[in-house]
Amino acid sequence: MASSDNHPDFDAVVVGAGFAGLGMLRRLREEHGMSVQVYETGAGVGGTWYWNRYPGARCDSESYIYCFSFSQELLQDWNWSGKYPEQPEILSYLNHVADRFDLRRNIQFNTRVTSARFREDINLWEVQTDQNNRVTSQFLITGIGCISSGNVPSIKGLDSFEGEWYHTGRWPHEKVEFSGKRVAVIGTGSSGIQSIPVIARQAEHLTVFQRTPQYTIPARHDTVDRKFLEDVVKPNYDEIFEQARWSTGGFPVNRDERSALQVTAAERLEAYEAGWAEGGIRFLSTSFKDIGTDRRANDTMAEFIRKKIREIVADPETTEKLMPTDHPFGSKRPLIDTDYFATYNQENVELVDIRHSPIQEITPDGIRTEDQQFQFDMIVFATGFDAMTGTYLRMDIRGRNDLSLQDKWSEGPKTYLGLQTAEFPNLFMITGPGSPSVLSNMPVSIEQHIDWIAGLLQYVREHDIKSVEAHVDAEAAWVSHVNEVAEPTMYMLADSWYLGANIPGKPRVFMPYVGGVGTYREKCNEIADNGYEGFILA
Ligand code: NA7
Repeated sequence: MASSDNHPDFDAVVVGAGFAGLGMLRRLREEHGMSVQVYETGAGVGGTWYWNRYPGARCDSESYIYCFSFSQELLQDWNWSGKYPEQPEILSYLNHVADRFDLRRNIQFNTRVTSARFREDINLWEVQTDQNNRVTSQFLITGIGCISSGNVPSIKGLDSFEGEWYHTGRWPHEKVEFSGKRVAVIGTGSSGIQSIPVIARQAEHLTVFQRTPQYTIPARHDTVDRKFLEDVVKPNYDEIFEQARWSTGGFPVNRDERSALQVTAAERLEAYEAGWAEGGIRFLSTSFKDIGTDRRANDTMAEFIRKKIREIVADPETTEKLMPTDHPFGSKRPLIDTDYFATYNQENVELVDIRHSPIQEITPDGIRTEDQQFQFDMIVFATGFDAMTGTYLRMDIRGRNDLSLQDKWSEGPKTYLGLQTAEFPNLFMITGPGSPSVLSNMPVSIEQHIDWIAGLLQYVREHDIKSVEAHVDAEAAWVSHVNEVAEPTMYMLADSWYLGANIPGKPRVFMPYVGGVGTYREKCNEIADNGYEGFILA
């Protein structure tokens, strides 16, 4: 039942109970005394980490920095076991946070928000769920994740397939058995390259269907370095997070300020070999300053990786198929792996290049490409997500004058700072399109948005403001700025999900903000210090 006057049921409705939703709930309830209702589709907390249970699923950020920083006690008490956190461990962490801060009592699980409408007559959001909730709130805050709407490509015949099929982003909770089975994996993004080596160790036969060859760096995954954690990280957590907050990617690392083209070939090779040996995202975030902006500099790194692929993979034909030559390194989401290329040396693993021989249809017993019929017991779709906007547009969100977000964003997402979109008062997006989000270590970006939104809501209360809305001119200027900074980068030279290129018909717009986490934070702070410049506070 919705309130009939302008007394809302809740101060804020938060959508989603992943990192963003949990953090926002705690902040508003505990530090601002607000009433908050969270709705979550899953049966438990975790968001991305609730759904992505596929074999090998883990985060590419190192565990010690992939967490909340708001509580020193939490930072000190929690002990990660892996260098990179694996999905079950991240899920345990988020469950621990939910319990420790008693968050569950404000979360309604198994509930999808189907629509949200801004009621101009009462200045409130009216939120509707698939469980027949209809509630009002002053603020609507989305913590719905950037890569949460799975993309199962519409391939003719999928309905007729008689085996099992799964999408990595909606992996079953029950154990999936690969042994003795002929398995197909379609897609070689993060989810594919993480799951392929694990599935290959169990399946009777694995066939990988690759559309775009990838650059990937060894993760060098291991158990956590206890000494590093106890001696270096835990006593210095404040400084570590502070460095991450002002960095480019939300990691406490410094980039090499040299150009790849200004050092000698021997120095360059030495740097790349050291990065390869150390492994992980650091390879990208600490490498030469112009890898992301200068094609010639980028080529030096791309060629280094191609050479590594040639060294690792035994079969020349497979090596050729795996060669990434059609896009610069780092222009698609950088990948880190464990034994990905070496997996193709296994007898039971086969690679099919679907650029040259596209999938024609799925048949009751397998997959038919232009050249061949394959038989499978199982198909795994590691085909990614309708990223950054998909989950927003699946809800029917309506602002002033019944304007739908679908219409507002028909040419691509338009936001001010990735936090608000004009005509949708009091709607805030945590890591929305137009913010660094997916180009950064997510918890750092999520906490920055939580802090900023909470600060604004506090200001609103103190100044008896009823609504906050991005000014359309400020929004237009921000959208231009987001495009402008992306334009000279390598990101524009690949068909990536950052650009919406993986979804047929999706507008080709670069969605995240490449300006860097620190620069972005500075801009957000300046805007707040200037009385929330660019926002209409009514
Ligand atoms: P990604 O990174 O979007 O990867 C999806 C993969 O699936 C990629 O190799 C795609 O090829 C391929 N794909 C997508 N659609 C098709 C169709 N229709 N046919 C064949 N192949 C297809 O998703 P992930 O789940 O791996 O990772 C998502 C993010 O999660 C990741 O970036 C991290 O941030 C964590 P393409 O490259 O588009 O040619």
